[in-house]
Amino acid sequence: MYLNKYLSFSGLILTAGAASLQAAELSGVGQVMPMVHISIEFNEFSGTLGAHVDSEIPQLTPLSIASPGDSFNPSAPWFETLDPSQEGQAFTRRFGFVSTLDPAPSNRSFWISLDAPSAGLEAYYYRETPATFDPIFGTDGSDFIWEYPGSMTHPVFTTQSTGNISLSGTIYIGDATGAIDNTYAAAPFTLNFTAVPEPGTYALIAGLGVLGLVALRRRQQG
Ligand SMILES: [Cu+2]
Repeated sequence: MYLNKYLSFSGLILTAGAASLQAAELSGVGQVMPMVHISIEFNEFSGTLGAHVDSEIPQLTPLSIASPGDSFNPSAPWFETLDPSQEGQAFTRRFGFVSTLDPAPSNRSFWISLDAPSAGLEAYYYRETPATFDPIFGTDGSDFIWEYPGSMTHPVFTTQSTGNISLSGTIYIGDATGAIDNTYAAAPFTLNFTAVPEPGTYALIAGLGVLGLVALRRRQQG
C-alpha cells in the first residue's frame, strides 16, 4: 500500500532538494491522534485496581512514514535509535499510561511490569526537560518494572519486527522500591501493535531515498 504510493511519486526524487530536510523533535512526531490509553483505574474506596486498554491498535512505523521528510538532530538522545538516516527502527508513541480514578495510596506508587524484549520490542521513557531517552521495560538490560511517573506518559516503543505484536503486562501497587503491596490485586493487561511496512518494503523505500519523501510531503502540502 505504502509502496505503490511512494513509487508513484518516484519521479520527483531526482528533482527534490536536500536543503529542505528538517530536524524533528521527538515531541512532534509519533503522536498520531487519537492517543491510545492504558488507564490505571484504582478505586480507593473498594481497594480494587483495574487496567483498561483502548481498543485501537497502534502501528509502529519508521520516521519516514510517521513524519515524512523529517529527521532528528544528531545531538538528540534518540537519534541513534530513531533517525531514518541511521535506518531507524519503527516506533510509536500512541500508547500512553494514565491514572483515571484515584491516586495511589500514601507511601505507595503504581508500578507497571512489562517484558518488552520478549515481544520483539524496545521501550523508552522520553522526558522533555531535560531531554532524556531512557530504556525501560527490560530494554538494554533495564528493569522490567517501571514506576508510573504521576501524570499521563507516552513511552516510545520501537521494533525491528513486522506484523502483529502482542505484549502482556501487569499494573500493581507497590512501595518506593517496586515491591508489591499484596493488599491490592495486580491488574493484567495486553498491548497489541502492528508493525509496518514489511522489511522489504522499507528497504526499498530507504533505497529510493528520503528525498522522495520530502517531495511527496511538499506535493501533499501544496
Ligand atoms: Cu495520552
